[in-house]
Amino acid sequence: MSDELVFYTHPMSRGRIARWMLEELGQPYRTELLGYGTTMKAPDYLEVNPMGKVPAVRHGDAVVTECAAICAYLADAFPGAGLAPAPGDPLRAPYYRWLFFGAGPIEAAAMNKMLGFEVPEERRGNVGYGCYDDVMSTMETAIAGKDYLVGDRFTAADVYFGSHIGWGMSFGSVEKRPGFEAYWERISSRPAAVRAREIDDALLAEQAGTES
Ligand SMILES: N[C@@H](CCC(=O)N[C@@H](CS)C(=O)NCC(=O)O)C(=O)O
Repeated sequence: MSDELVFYTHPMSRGRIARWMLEELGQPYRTELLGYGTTMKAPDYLEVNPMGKVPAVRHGDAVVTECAAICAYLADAFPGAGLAPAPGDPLRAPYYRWLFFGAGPIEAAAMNKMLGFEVPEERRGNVGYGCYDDVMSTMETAIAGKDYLVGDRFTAADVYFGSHIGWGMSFGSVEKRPGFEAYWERISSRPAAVRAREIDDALLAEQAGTES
């Protein structure tokens, strides 16, 4: 079985999170660029992700979609990169906790904020994220007084949770709190994060050039 890593993405998408993760690994991968509403919804790609959304990663015969799952999968598939606590390590608990908190409560709260939807007070008990303010405060507490989310090492949870903070602050869906800004500054200046941004920015510029 080939264990080639194939990365399906668009340079202006959540694929930027997965690319950062791939760059952290330092493993070779091949990028397949897809277009919104075109190749992303074509039968070939719907076999990879029936949602017709990016990102997705194929590793040999294994296909993984969903940014948080991609980060978790890659960290486990390439343990040499040291991006996840090993199975059995108690730090696996906060690691899972913050990855899933990102994919569930943060994603939903930030998106609803962008759409202008507020959970009615009497429905907070039914809604998984409760309310926006509680999610922001929980995020702030998770990184307070620490360099990274889990123990004292950067992990895939920082790639994912941190991307919500960075992108959220730039889109206005996550409040600019000093703790968020300091954390984002720290993790987004990592060489792999810078490299990932440069690659996607160059691809975007190329696309703009071919459209004009
Ligand atoms: N839950 C998915 C969301 C993926 C997603 O919504 N991707 C957007 C780009 S950021 C997309 O592919 N949109 C194209 C479409 O829905 O047609 C994840 O976390 O990976």
